[in-house]
Amino acid sequence: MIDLAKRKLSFNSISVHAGKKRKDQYGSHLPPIYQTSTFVFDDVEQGSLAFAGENEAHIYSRLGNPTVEYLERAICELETYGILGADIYQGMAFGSGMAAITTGIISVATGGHVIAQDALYGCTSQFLFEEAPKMGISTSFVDTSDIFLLEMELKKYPETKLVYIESIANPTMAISDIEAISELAHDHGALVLVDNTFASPYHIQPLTLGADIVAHSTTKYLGGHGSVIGGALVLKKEMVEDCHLNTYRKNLGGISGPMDAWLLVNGLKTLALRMRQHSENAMKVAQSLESHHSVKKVWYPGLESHPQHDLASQIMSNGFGGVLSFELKGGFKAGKELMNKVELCTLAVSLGTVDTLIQHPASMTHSVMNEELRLKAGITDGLVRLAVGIEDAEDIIYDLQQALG
Ligand code: LCS
Repeated sequence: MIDLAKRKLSFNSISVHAGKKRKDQYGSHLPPIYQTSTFVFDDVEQGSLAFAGENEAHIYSRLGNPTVEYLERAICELETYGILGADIYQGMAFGSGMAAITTGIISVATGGHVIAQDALYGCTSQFLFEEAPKMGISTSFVDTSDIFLLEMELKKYPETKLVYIESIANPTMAISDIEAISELAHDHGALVLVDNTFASPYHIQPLTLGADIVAHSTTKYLGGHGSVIGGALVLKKEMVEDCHLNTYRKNLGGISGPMDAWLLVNGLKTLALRMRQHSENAMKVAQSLESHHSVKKVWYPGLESHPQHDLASQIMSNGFGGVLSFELKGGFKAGKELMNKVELCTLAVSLGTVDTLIQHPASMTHSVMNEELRLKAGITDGLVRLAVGIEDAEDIIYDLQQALG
């Protein structure tokens, strides 16, 4: 028998077993789905103590639910893999990636300033640009792949509470130096939140690079099958307390439901297996597009032509992820024709599903962004985004080639 306590399991094995705590009372192999809104107290004393936080009894599923907690332990284990003493961290599950992100930003940055990456998922950018100012949060946007620009911005806004980046930017695929950014932000008294949706902890673990908070749209790679909308945060328990995150989540109400949490736990078991295939395929597809005569430019961190390829090689393990974007020489007109002609690839937003999805950021995922900011961040009208699935790479390439004519 292997003494598991002595053996450091691989990320692959951890992803299969993450979240397990103890045997369920009926010995169920998979976690039970506690599909209940409320929980029964033994007596008034137990209920009152539960509300006072003086025992571990469950109260009501907006406050906490055993299936959701299983998921929270699992995501926390994956994001803190390799950190000694990782039990100081906590995972928090939400009903969507946007619920996780907005709850995180509100709890950390209210009354202060946020410096955000210029290229971000459209709704995150829209929230920071349009809604957050009404809540007393101001935001400036910079290209965080240039550390000097960030330093200038931190000097300009000494009241900065949060630096907000995506580990791989949606959809420009820009990579920021999380370690250097964290050091700089901490020197200026700001926290760093990294949305790790595109990379997943299989490729990048921002907390090991000095970031304070990791956010996820678990809708994507963590769920893996496109069957759930969900989100998560992972951060130190101490920070959860200091920022009243449990209270914000309870009162803003964006927690995950138990059924969605259960689907996500099952998805996580194949995370490593799927990511390996997604990234192997994406590399092949990126190379084939780069050498195609109708393609103007491909953005994929695994290509030497990517502006931060060296940095990506340093901070990413096991490959470069499953998403890429490209522009055709014929611009939007040619891109539109391609997106209408693909047969194996599916025209749909989202990513991280087992099948390949293609979409047009300027008119779809990033259409809600301020237009000037969108164009400045490099999200041009001609950009096409491809979330490469786990089909055989040759079949995906064949489909793209036939659609390119
Ligand atoms: N963060 C990133 C990097 C995302 O790509 C998304 C969604 C979110 C957060 C929000 O997560 P949700 O609330 O949808 O779970 N991205 C999408 C995309 O690129 N296409 O459709 C949704």
